[in-house]
Amino acid sequence: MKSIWRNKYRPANLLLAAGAAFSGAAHAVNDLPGGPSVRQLNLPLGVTKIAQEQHFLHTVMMILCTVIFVAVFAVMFYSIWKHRKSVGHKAANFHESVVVEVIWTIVPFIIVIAMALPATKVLVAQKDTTNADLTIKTTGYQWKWGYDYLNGEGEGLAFISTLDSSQRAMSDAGAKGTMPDDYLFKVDNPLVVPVQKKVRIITTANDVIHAFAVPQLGIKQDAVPGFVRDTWFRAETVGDYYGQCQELCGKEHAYMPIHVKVVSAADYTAWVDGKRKEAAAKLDDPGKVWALPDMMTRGEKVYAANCAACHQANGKGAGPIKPLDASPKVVDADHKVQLQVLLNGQNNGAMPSWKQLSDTDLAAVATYTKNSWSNKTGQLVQPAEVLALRGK
Ligand code: HEC
Ligand SMILES: [Cu+2]
Repeated sequence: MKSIWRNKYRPANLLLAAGAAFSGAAHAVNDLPGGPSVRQLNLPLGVTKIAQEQHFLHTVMMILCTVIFVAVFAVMFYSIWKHRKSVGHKAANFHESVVVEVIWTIVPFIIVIAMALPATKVLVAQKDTTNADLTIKTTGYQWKWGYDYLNGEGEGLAFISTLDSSQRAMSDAGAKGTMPDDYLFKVDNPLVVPVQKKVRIITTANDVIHAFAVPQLGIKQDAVPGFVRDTWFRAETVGDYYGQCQELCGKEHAYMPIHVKVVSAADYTAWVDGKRKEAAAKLDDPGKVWALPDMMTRGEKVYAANCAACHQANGKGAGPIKPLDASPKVVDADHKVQLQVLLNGQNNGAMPSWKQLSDTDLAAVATYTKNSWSNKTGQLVQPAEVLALRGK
């Protein structure tokens, strides 16, 4: 045992192991079009004019800074070396050189102006959210995004976008083996927008501060509870672009990706039509009376998408997250006991409120938890019971 331990940590073996990890032989990863590339260091070039201008500014400033850095340090080291004491140099002794002072004031001033002018131009353009073709509100939730189409084609559409649950499970399992290229970027409902149209994004949040950022579109805007902020983009090319929440917002911060799907005008119209039909079909009548097996099927999906991240697929919870398996509140014959928790949250939001889910979804997930794992209550919760409790 001991010798294996030593062997494993011998420097040469460590190097070998590191080499294997970086060689990519075991884990083939590919660039994700519209997302990060393998070993990408620089900013992406971007698919909006603003993003490209940001990229240009970044490059120019980097070059400028490098030139100044090299020049200043070259003069400094040259002076130190050339005028060293050992070759007999004597320090010059002078006070106040007007010429030098004027130069070291004017030159940096010109440099700063030369940098500020183009940067301000882009900054102002970035903030100009007027005359948008489409306005979409994005709401940050712990830990998902809500999209509401407020204005323009698609007005009225609203949906929640959550990380694909199978990818979440891969992460829990330690991300072993070959991962999909869109690992931790795949969502159930991407944000779909038309190409070549000015899209205004309004950001806000429901719980804590999040940030909506998509590098390829050159946008990044904080989403602050109780406030609205906005930004905009006009994508020049059709494609899939990815981003992530960029404000640390809690333990699942890394699991609330953004997927923006830019499509042609015709495809966008078709998508809006389809989404409208889907929404109409989903708009369940809260008065509908459901049968237990249908409720269970639906509840299982609602649970996987919204609850399993905290309470685990096996309902056992973890640490401060109470188990639902054998929870007295879940199995209580009075359905209100659990529904109140789902509608209002519990323990100051440690268990969040789920009132944004539909009556049917809430009834389904309540039914599911009441009849899963060791909970075999046979109880069936109907949407009308949820509706009756709302606002109470
Ligand atoms: C962000 C993590 C999180 C998510 C997501 C979450 N819960 Fe909870 N839940 C908690 C925590 C934490 C508690 C314990 C609160 C407390 O300390 O009283 C809790 C408690 C509960 C309770 C009360 C249990 C008891 O015995 O007191 C129920 C019921 C419940 N959750 C159901 C759900 C359902 C159904 C979903 C999905 C719609 C869900 N939770 C999603 C964190 C979460
Ligand atoms: Cu966040």
